[in-house]
Amino acid sequence: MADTGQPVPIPDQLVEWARAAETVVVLTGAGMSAESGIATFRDAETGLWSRFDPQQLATEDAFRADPDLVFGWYAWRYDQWATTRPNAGHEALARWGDRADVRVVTQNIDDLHERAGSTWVRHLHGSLFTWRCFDCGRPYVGPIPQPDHEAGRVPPPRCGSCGGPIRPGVVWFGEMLPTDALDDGIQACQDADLVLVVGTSGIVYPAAGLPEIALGLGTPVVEVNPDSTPLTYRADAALRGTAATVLPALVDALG
Ligand code: BJW
Ligand code: ZN
Repeated sequence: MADTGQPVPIPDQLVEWARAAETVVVLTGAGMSAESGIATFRDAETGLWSRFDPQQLATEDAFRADPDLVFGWYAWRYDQWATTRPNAGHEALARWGDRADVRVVTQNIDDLHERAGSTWVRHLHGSLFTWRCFDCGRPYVGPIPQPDHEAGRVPPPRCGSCGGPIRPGVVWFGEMLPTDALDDGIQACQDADLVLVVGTSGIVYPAAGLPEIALGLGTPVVEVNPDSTPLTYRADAALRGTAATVLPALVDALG
């Protein structure tokens, strides 16, 4: 959704909740970074996975079957993302952190929340900025060789310890989420006075289950997304707009 320059109406009830909330939890997905130029996963026109089958790329089996293709894909994204910037939505959440305890629990593997200045950020699906050995798990800090195009194959660097192939520090389908991040995310949803769910299709578990914790406790849950999701009709409010338009308007409305 393009920024029309029009003010985004924020419901009075939401402003009231937001002003009163001491602990605000923001659950973010790929849509949070869309306006920084990072394609979402499932959006039909721009999603990375409209060009690739995710099951062929984001699993351990895929890496075993074709490590050069999977490594090349992540290396390309790594290089592309190094030059992206936080958008007005990331910046608004960081600003909100000056007046409330704002905890960001993200499925995103970029670092745009941190770069915008948010200080409490947990990554449920890992990070594209850490790499490790596929075989022995030892961290890798060397150069990341680049493909010459998006689907270019690149042989992964080898582990200095066991010779295994290097993989990105992200969570693939069928892998466990980092326990600390998931536990912190669950605790944050239990502690929250207000939960915002921004830019996620809400279909990948266990992340998609976090809003349920807040709903079960009667904590207000507000969705920010240009489209509807399985959460939309269960949320206390759903703001049909983008992260970079709705979040600054909401934070401005706090006064
Ligand atoms: C905007 C916008 C703008 C656009 N502003 N909004 C059946 C039931 C329950 C669970 C399972 C099941 N079958 C299998 C599972 C488990 C599986 C799962 O959930 N599968 C489902 C698909 C059914 N989960 C797992 O495997 C997880 N592990 C696990 O459960 O371990 C235990 C276990 C082990 C073994 C067996 C079974 C269980 C791990 C999940 C890991 C997900 N990893 C990925 C890849 C990360 C690396 C990478 O980036 O390549 O994480 S998949 C991908 O999806 C990525 C994302 O973080 C994740 C979520 O996507 P997200 O963020 O919601 O993006 P989109 O594109 O889907 O949506 C964008 C949204 O933004 C849309 O709504 C737009 O409208 C909106 N939008 N522009 C605001 N400007
Ligand atoms: Zn190794």
